Amino acid sequence: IQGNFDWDEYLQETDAVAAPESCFKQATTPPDNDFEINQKIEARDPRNLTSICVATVIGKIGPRLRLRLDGSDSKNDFWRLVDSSDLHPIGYCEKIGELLMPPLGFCKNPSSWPSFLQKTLNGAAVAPDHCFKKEPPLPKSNEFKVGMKLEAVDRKNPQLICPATVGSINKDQIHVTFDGWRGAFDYWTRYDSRDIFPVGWCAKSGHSLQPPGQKAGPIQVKGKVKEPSLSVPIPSPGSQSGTPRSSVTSNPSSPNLHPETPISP
Ligand code: MLY
Repeated sequence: IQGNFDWDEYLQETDAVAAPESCFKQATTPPDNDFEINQKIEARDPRNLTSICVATVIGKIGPRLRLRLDGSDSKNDFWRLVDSSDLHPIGYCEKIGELLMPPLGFCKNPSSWPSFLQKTLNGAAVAPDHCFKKEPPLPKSNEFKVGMKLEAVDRKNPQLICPATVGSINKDQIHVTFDGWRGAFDYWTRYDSRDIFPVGWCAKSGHSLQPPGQKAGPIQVKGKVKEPSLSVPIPSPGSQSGTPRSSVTSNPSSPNLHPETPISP
């Protein structure tokens, strides 16, 4: 739901700059999504990166696919861009002399895998080669700066892309903080992650963009505090996470305070 959210207005309001497109490992023109629901592909298992498995296209939004590994449950769906190097047409493994593997947590007896695989592929719709787009080139270094705005996948609700700010930088990693939300959704990621996009990417690619969570808390503008438009209580520091916060925060927190942060990438 793009709603009334307008990046130009918002960047002015927050006195912020958009991270330049050259910072991102994303195609300048978002790729077309030529996949269809129910088509089968081969995909790297996100929970077991050495395995390539059969996957089914369960959903699509803009250039992204919602995928489910065949023989896995419905609780481990994941999203990939159509130009992800994790995706291949059916037949890829055979061509490179590797075996299609059961997904981590294969729901059946392991000995039934060969017959399961045969049945799952028999008569299945397979995605044609032209659906798979070439992965974009990698920027050579981390060019992000603290305070730059971007669009980022909410990894806890990975169907969502939201306005975000670079909160800190540590070598090849950036801290993605979600505008208008407390820290619960924030994460560290490499600068060349496929989960971060330049401002305007959603609009260009036909993906929905969430508005910032501005329901509570003052909006900080250049050190000054602008009154929130709705009068709702401002949560006290340390109150439960997952609630909206002010849209601009300076976050000088050391990466080492975050247990999930790699100390050296
Ligand atoms: N159901 C969740 C959704 C939160 C989404 C936060 N993102 C946009 C950063 C909730 O309301 O907590």
